[in-house]
Amino acid sequence: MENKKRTSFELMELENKFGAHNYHPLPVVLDRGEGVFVWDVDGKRYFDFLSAYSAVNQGHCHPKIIGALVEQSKKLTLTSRAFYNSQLGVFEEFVSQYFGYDKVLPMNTGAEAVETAIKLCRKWGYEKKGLTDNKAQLIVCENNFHGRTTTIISFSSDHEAYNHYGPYTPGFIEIPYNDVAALEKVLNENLNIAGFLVEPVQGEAGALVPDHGYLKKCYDLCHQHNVLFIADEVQTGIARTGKLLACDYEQVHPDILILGKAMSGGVYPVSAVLAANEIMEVFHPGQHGSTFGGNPLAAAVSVAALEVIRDEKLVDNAYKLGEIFRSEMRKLCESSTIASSVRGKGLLNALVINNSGHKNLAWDICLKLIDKGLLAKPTHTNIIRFAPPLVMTETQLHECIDIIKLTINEFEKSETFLSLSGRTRVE
Ligand code: IF1
Repeated sequence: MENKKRTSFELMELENKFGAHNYHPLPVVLDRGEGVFVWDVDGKRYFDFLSAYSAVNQGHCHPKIIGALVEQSKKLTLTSRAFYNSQLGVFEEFVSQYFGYDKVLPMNTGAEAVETAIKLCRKWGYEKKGLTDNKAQLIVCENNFHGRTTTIISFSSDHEAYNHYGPYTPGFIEIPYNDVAALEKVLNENLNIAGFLVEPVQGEAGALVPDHGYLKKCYDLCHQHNVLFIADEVQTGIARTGKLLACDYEQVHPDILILGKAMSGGVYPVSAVLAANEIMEVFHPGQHGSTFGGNPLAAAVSVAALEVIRDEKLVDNAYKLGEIFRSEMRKLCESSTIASSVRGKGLLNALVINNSGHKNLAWDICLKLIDKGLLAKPTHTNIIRFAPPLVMTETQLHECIDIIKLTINEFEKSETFLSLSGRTRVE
């Protein structure tokens, strides 16, 4: 088909016909993004309340980040690590100092950074802690999401994520999230533990925030047992939760820090693993790497993206707007039979939907939100994630809160919904 303007339907058909069906996208075809907004191919504007799962914290196509991308892409994009390049050292110095670590190892995707952290932790276990070779164990949490490689899904508790992908990588012990006693028990009963890998807020599980003090207690327990505390801040990091890192809420400094997504403001795949010298030094030349990891284009883009976080004070904005959002959603939940509860930190939030009698209610609500110009996506059938770019203004946030409230209220009053779900009208 010649390159004429295709309709949404035609473009969805192309993806359906020629693309693997490993996603079930909401029926909207996005064509342009700027700040908190995206536009579909028909020119309809939406507030983006997913931010590409917290990769677009700085807003879509941020001019400073795009400027860095364009400038660097005219000079040098990829050299491999066979040589030094003029951007990587600058990136490594900025990132190490910005997050308070001695060293950083640049990768591309979040999963690659998680895999890197697992390898680093195991190697540290053997070479520094003296664990028996091939016996290292990492403790992970149920309902985790750390990526989709075969090793990472080996410790997933989500059937859809691991089913029929065996044989699985051994060496992982799953414990309940937000359960300090469970961690203590495993640490007391096993001598070959190298690390504890945890999301400070479980994103995919639906912005599950652990009890205050959980991270610090786990951190202290790990250090009592000479076990590395590894924080996966791919989704929670880089200002998303109202602190630069979600671990900052408890003054926990992870032994290994994993970053991704907003490292580049959604402009380029950039991820990283950060650690102190005495941990990172177990990696020697030729023992780990990646073709694109640390390329000059990624480095230039990431420095610009992190400077935006710093210079536009997006940590404070995320904190302030998050408080407003949850306060307003709590009011909605008090008067709604549909919206049950809201949870989250900063601008990583989720609304729990009472979908009794209407299994796909969260999905249907998201379809209605699309009609009203707001993009959000359900997770785990009855939870709607709300995570706008951190550059949102208070005025825009209130406009979006009104859209969410109006949409929920319309469901409360619609006859079809009430009869379908066997509910009575809430006056
Ligand atoms: C998909 C979920 C979110 C992550 C954490 C590592 C990674 C992710 C805490 C891996 C990635 C993405 C993956 C994306 C959807 C999205 C997601 F729904 F899958 F679980 F955000 F919650 N650690 N999360 O959240 O990073 O390799 O993707 O760069 O797979 O559909 P990645």
